[in-house]
Amino acid sequence: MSNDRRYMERALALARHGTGWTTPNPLVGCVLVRDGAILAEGWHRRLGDLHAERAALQAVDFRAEGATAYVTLEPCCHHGRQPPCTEALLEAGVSRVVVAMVDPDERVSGRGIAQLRAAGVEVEVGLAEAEARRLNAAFVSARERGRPLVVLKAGVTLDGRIASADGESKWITGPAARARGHALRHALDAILVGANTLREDDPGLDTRLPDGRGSNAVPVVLDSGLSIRGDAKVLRAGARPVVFCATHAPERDLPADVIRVPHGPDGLDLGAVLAALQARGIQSVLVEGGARVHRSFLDAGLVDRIHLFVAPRVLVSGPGWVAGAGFPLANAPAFRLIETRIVGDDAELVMEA
Ligand code: AOF
Ligand code: ZN
Repeated sequence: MSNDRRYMERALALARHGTGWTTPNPLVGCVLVRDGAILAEGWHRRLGDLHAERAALQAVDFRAEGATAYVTLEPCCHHGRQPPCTEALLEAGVSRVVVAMVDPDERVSGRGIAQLRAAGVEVEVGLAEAEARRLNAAFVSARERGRPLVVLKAGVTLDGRIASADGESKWITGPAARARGHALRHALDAILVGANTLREDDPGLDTRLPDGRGSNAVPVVLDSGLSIRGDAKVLRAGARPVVFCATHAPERDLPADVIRVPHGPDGLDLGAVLAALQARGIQSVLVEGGARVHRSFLDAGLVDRIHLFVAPRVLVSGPGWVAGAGFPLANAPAFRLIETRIVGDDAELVMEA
């Protein structure tokens, strides 16, 4: 592996420390290197805090003559919550900048790179670009496609079931997999379930990390008939929920933001649901069931990533994690496996569209 690559991977690892705390801003890491040694490191810790570049430069009193900066995202050149990073890099005397990806934010998008080059800095773009885009898939989705990233999560048996025939579903996967599930809730902006899941499991949909911290994802409920129980846990557990119902659903007074969207033959218009979430600044949605909701997102071609937690046990009967009529093999939705790991007694499979 080249040194450039190693330093960029280090910058990516640093960026990940900010997971869950920077939204709607990106995860960014920065490593400053001179004479073959790391001078300083930094990352964007939390929304509103120093950008990664300044976080690293701060450690060397903003002086880094002749250094190379490895940054996971193009340095910004605009005045936002923070001043432009391009200025800080130039004032510090950095002579080379290696950037993993161009910033899709329209206030930057290539102008940061152009500004550095115009000032005589050598800039390379695209090292570890795929990893960087994956790291900020939500930030990128919201800006490039104008809709939030959709991540589907399910805990299933070896034969793909989410509950036994008598409806028991609580303990399919073990505590380590459930902890990973909470880490996903922390990492993403919203968590979405259908009304059936709400009725059957009454989940709170709040985030509980082992250290008691964790940023709560906005709970989102798909409930065509607006039939949610007034005492549902989700209405009180964490952040104020958003409940989507059909245009003609009855009026209800709920401690939630009720949004009406068109209802087609296959349920609520998911494009309209995602558009409304995007309009609220939500860049990523974790879809946590049930099987009919999973099916709707699959049918609409709106599943970007899947985290499937597989428990090594067999139930034989009981509902699967996707409902509805079977697909012919030739038309079956297929995904690309990008990660597998053992989580406690279970396996986690991560797939991308
Ligand atoms: C970050 N952290 O480390 C970098 C960012 O207007 P602001 O100050 O909130 O900045 C947001 C934009 O700055 C963001 O959309 C991205 O384009 C750019 N880079 N942002 O929050 C960072 N490097
Ligand atoms: Zn910046």
